[in-house]
Amino acid sequence: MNKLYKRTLITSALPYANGPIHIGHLAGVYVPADIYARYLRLKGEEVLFVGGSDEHGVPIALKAKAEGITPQDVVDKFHHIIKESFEAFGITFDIYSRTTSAIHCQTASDFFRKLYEKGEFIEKTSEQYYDEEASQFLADRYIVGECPHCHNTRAYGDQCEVCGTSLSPLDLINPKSVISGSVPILKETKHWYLPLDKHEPWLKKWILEDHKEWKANVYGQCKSWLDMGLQPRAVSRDLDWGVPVPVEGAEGKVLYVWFDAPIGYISNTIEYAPDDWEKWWKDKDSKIVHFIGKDNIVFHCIVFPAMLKADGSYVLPDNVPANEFLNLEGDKISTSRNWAVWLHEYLQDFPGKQDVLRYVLTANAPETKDNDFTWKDFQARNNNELVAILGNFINRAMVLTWKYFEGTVPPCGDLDDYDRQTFSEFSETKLAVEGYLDNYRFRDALKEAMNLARIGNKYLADTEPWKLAKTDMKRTATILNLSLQITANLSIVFEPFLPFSSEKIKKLINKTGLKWEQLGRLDLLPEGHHLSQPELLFEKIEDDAIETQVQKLLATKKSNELSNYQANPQKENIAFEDFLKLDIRTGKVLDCQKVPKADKLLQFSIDDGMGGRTIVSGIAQYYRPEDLIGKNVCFIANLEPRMLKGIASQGMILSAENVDGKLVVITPLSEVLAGSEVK
Ligand code: B3M
Ligand code: ZN
Repeated sequence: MNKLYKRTLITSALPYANGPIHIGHLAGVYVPADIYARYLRLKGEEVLFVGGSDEHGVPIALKAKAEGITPQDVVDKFHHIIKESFEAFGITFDIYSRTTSAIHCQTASDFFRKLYEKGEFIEKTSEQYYDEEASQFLADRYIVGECPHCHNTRAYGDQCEVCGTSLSPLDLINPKSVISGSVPILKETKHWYLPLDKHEPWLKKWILEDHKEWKANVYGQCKSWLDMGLQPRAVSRDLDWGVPVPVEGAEGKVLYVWFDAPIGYISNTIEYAPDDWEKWWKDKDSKIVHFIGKDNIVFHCIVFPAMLKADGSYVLPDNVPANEFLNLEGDKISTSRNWAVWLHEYLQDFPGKQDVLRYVLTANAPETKDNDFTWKDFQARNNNELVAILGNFINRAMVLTWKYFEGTVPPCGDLDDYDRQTFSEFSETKLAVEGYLDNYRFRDALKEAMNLARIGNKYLADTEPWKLAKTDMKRTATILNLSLQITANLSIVFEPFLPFSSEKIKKLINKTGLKWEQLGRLDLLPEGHHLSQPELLFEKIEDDAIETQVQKLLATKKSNELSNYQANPQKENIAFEDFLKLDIRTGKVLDCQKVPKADKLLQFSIDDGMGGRTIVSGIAQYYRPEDLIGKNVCFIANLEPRMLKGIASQGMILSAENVDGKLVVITPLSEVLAGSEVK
């Protein structure tokens, strides 16, 4: 709860080093984490902000194989690209390291070893596919074969991306190894599991009772996991890329990437502070906050805390302010479809405009729900807010001071009623911004900060010192003095959000060393203090710059459509009679629930106009059950019923498949009776 702590350890999700990073990463994780870190530092608190690249896992190994290079080559390349992007955007990590570092491998290995020795794991042997040519066990993604449901011949060992069904490698017809192309054999293998079921009781209390203040999206996801009941999770894999499992008889096995990655937070702390790292992790006066995206919630709120608890010497996180996702122009950001604004490209196209992106991504942050980034909104926020309000106010205050007082702060006379009214609002800003930042509400905090600039802008517009200067120099001096005090305040309040601009403002007013605690005061710049020459803080972004970006995305979309068509060419023609055999109908979703022990399946209860039926569909990754209840869907009514996880599925719900395999449910444009035929 709102406990008083001595210090704060801020972690941000370790991005996979298998590609560059994009605006979704920044908006979801790194900008909020950086705002928070800067804010606490500005308040003079003891803070450590750790980050790093996540360099293990199957996708990295697969990418290396596909490109004929080593996994180390892959992560070396992207670790540096990612690190540079973070630096360019002013993300102030105290340390940005990587999970292939020697310290990390040692720390993760020791962590496993301790749990192993304490008897915190269970061991299980199961049969898994083994590639005899390559002499290795095959991770699910290393096996392709025919889907038993839709007969797509390129289904993976964990999922068929055509019909969306979640699979186990043993379900595949004619399985083949991705590595050698050979037919794998079944062989026994042993793995270690973290028995989450054993941890369930304390996790329930710790989250559901003691952390009701967590963000609703985080709390809700945890609750639904806990309500479904936790299962033991394997923490090792048969793979040749990762931290070796440090026990005898574990040759060819590595720690599961989601076991080793969060330990990266600890190893980075050790690398940064080898002598007193423990105070950050083991002292109950340390507040640990994990900034992550919503797809990482279960690992940070359930699995990692269970690991820490199993060790017994660590404190647990105080909060996990996970964000939802940022979409781009109405579509999910996707690396494989190149549907993203890449940070290194943005920097080329908009040099020096890091703060504009930081501003837009915070103002429109996906804090409580998924949000959309559009280039039009980016332009509007730059032109109408940064340029027209913040930049304009500061520029007017500067230019007028130079015009009438040769660039020195003029004396402040008595305040009149209007001044007092203006500045009574002003002094409340500090508390308001703090209240929001303390509760991870960065959008609202930014709005408050901007409000300060709005107050300043209105003050100048209402008092019109450029007119007064002809008749009343004393009053003009007071107005400009106060305007410059507001400017100094803006340099403080914007520092966490727009660090580059805040720096520029400080140069303009020729003042360093302002502290957060001074926010709200009107005596920051003494009379007679010299200002620098005025310079514009922001510039308008013209239509053609925006049009270029929009065209770039359109080109991506076109090429995606083309490759979609090439990958799924139109099937052979069928006779009309064959079409008539299909009975497609509409139905209304009466209830929808996750299928226990199946990550990808949802169970629907459908009003089909014929007494109702149950359908199981593999779309759990794309929808929350509650979002589908009440929706009209289309389904194939006369498909032979199939058993899925012990449930008889009577038909198939129709979805369209995006290029990246994401499924979108098809729904009629307007209300129709349940059971209507689709023809
Ligand atoms: N690399 C997943 C991700 O980037 C993962 C996060 C690890 S945090 C310890 O979404
Ligand atoms: Zn299939």
